[in-house]
Amino acid sequence: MSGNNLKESLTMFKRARKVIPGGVNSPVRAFKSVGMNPVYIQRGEGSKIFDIDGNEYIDYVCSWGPLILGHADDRILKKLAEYAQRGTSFGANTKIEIKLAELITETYSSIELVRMVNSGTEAAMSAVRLARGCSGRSKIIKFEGCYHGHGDSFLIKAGSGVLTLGIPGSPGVTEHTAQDTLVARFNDIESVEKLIGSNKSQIAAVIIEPVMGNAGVIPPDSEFLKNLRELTLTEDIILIFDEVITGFRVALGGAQELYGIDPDITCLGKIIGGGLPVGAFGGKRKYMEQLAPDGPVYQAGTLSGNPLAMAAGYETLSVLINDDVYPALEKKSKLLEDGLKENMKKLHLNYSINRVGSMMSLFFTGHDVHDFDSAVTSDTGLFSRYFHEMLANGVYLAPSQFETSFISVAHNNEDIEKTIEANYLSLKSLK
Ligand code: KE4
Repeated sequence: MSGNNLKESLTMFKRARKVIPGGVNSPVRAFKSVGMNPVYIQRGEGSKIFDIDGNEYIDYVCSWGPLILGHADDRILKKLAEYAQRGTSFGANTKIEIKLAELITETYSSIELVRMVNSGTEAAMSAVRLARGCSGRSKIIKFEGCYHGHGDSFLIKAGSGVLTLGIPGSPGVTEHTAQDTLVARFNDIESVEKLIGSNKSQIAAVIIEPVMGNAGVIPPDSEFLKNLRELTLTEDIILIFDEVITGFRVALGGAQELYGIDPDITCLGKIIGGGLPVGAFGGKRKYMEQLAPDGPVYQAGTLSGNPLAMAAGYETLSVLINDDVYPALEKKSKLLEDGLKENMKKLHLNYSINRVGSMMSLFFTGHDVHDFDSAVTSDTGLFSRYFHEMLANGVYLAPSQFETSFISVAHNNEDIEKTIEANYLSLKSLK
């Protein structure tokens, strides 16, 4: 049990369970896999969050990725206040949605047209429907441990909460739907070739997190993404990069910039909404123009392009572009990684750390983590104890071994040093 006083949070959780399934609006927030009741957050400020019992934490969840500038960034709040004055939603076109779309298409050369939606799930679902509509094919290939939101087609061997809670798939996903989703192994191009070989001309798309973030962080092997792009081009299969996490995270131009890949369709989310509900999918004009109203593939949304989300997203991306935040983010993230590795050396521990830019995971396994099978060798019981210790030491991590820690622009050197110290004390207490 975490050493913190969490009395108010417990009261709230009991109350929540009376009216919300599991007391949460998203399963990973339930803290189930770390065997404790969830914390309720009062407010956030920069790199910190404060719970309703008055505990302060250095936050590495960052709302699961969106808050690359940190909590309650003045520039975002100011922009939101300015837009909120005019009204919150019109269900009609606004200028700000064009401005955000222009920023995205200027930054991602693979994205010629982009459609806004309200979540990463919607982005991925819509991208797959578009690929199926354009190709006339039904099957898709995903990768074990990758998570593309809770759309039916994706809840097969998925990561994030599905993996964390050990849900074998999900009741409610029909046999027919499941049989259209083929599952390959990340970093194993032969597994993709095999599926394509046995499903000739039936595969509409391959969808992948180019850097896995939902089994913990798993980077692609050097040639994997290049080989995947070549294979999908040869087989005339649409390649969908799910960059909901990696977009504007691992580089301004996301993983496709970092690894030099030109996907056909890209899913975005999280950071592009600056903490407000958002998703987007975009790509080659020949596909995107098949979307209604110009094309036959239907997709829609009441709050798609919501002006508040567009304003927060536009402001966030403008800061990322104008302040060129990535070199400093890389430096800070490396400082943290090196500090954790130094601690493990001192404590004669050999757990694995994977990091790509400002997304990082500490796996409680002695194996190198390069795919799903190696990720799940992690000792989730040990992670759970570590989670409690870190929380008691004032560091708020994702309540799952199979999630990602995010460093933000707001994390300063003092935060990093404190986190390294908390990590040392926590690891030591596990010995
Ligand atoms: P949302 O529908 O949750 O906005 O996005 C789904 C999604 C799609 N693609 C990737 C690569 C994602 O990581 C996600 C969502 N990420 C999880 C955390 N790893 C969301 C947290 C939650 O489910 O509460």
